[in-house]
Amino acid sequence: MKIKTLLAILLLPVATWGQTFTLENEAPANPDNKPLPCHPLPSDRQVKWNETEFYAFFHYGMNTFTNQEWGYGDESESTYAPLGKPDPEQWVTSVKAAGMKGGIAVVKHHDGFCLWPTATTTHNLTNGGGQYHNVNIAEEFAKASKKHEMKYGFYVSPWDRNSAYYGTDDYVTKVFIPQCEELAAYGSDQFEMWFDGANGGDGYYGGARTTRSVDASIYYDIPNLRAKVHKIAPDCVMWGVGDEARWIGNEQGYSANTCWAMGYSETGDMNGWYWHPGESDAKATNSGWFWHSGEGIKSAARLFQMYLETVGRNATLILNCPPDNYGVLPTQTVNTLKELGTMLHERLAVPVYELDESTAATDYAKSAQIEVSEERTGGNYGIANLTDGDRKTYWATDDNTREASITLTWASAPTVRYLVLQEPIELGQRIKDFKIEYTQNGTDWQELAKDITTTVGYKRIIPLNGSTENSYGNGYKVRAMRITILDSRACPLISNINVY
Ligand code: FUL
Repeated sequence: MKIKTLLAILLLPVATWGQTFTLENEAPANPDNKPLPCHPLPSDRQVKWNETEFYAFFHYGMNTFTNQEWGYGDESESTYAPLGKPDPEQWVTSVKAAGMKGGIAVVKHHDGFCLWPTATTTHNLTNGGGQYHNVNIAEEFAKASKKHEMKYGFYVSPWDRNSAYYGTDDYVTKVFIPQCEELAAYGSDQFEMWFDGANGGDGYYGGARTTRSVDASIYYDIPNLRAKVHKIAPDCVMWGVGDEARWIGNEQGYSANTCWAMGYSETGDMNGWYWHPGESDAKATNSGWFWHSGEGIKSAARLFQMYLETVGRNATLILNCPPDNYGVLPTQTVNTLKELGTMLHERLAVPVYELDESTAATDYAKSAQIEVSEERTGGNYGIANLTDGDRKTYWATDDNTREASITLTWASAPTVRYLVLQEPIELGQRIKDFKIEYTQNGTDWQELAKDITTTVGYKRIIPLNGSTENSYGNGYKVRAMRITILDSRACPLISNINVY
C-alpha cells in the first residue's frame, strides 16, 4: 500500500470528527454581508447570453432560391445559385446599425442543405450552381462578426429531410453532432446555437420519400452534444432542444409583462426548478422567415414596440432579417434597420454603430438626487451602484426586507417617458411586484403604468404611459419619481436604473 493511501485511511476518523465539530460554526464567513442567492441561478454562460439582448436571425439558404419556407430535401444542389456574391459582412453591419449586438445565421434548415463545406454530406454549397455558390457562409459570417465586434452563432436544423440516415442513430453520431462540431470550430466565442423545434415528418431522406418521426427529447443525445460543443465554444448557449434558453413561443415579438427566467413560454414560472431564460423570435418582414420576392417590412415604430415587449420584458429579441437571392439584405431592410437604430438611440440611449453618443437619450437618473428606504449594512450596496453603469454592482436591502423604495428627485423637472430597471441576476430573479409614482408639485403622487409593473429580471423597460404601442407621447414632467418594490422572493436588489 502506498504511504499516502495509508495516511488517508489513518486520518479518516479524525477528518470526520473534525467535520462534525465544525458544524457548530456552520454559517460560512461573509465579511461583506453579501445577500444570499435566491435559487435557481443562471450559469455564467447564460448571463453572458442575456447581455446580448437584441440580435438578428438570418434565414438564408436553399429556400431563398425556391420560394419555399420548408424545402422537402430533394432540391438539387445546383438550385443554390446566388445572383451576386453573398455578403455576410453587409448583414452584420446592417443589423449593428439597428442597435443589435449579434446575430445567428441559418446555415442548415430542415431541407438539409449546408452553407459550409461540411464533410458530413455532399448536400452542401460546394456543389451549388452559378458563379457565387462557393462563398463559405459560416466562415464569412463568423469573420465579419468578429471584425465588427458582434456576437454570433448558427442555426443548425436537427431535422434533416435530405439525409438517408435521419431517424437512425447514425444520423446523430455521423451527421448531426459532427455538423455542430464543425460549426463550433468557426469560433470559440460563439454565444448561441439554435436548434429548431420542428423535428421529424415527411421528407426525401435520400430517396426513401417517407415519414420519419423521432422523440426529440432523447434522440439527439443532447448531453453529448452539449459537452462536445462546449468543449470548443464554452459560452455557446444551446437553445431549444439544447434547453439552456427557452422559446417564448408566439413568434410575434412579445413576451408577457410578468416574465420569469424560469419555467416555460411567455410568463415563465416563479417556481421553476432551473434557469431557463426566454428568447423571442420574430420576423422583421411581412411574409415568411426566408426572403420572398416583393415582400414588405414592418415599420421601425412596430419593431421598436417589439423591442419594448421583449428586451423590455426580461426576454431577448432575435429579429429575422432575411438576405435575398443576391445574398444581401435588401435596401428597404437596411433603411428600416437604420431608422430603428436611431429610435433606440434617441429614446433609450442604446449604443448604435456610427451614431454619436451626444445624440443619445439623456439618462436623467444620473442627475437625480436619490433616496432609498434603506441601505444594506456592510459591503458595497449603496445607491451609487444604481447609476454607475455597472450591472455587476447593486443596491441591496437587508435580508428580511420585502418592501423597499427608491425616490429620485430633480431640481430641473425633466420630461421623461421610460424607466429601465435591472436586477443582478447572478443572485437570482427576485422582484415580484412594484409600482411607480411621480409628483409634479412635491405633494400629490400619481401612479404610472399601473398593472404592468410586476417582475424585473435581467432588464425591464417600462413605458411610463403604460403603452408599448404609443410609448413616446408627450412624456411626464416630473419633480420626483418613486419606485416602490411591493414584494420579492428574497430581499430586493437593483443593479441599474435609467430614466429617459
Ligand atoms: C420554425 C421553423 O420551422 C421555421 O422554418 C423557422 O426556422 C423558425 C425560426 O422556426 O420552427
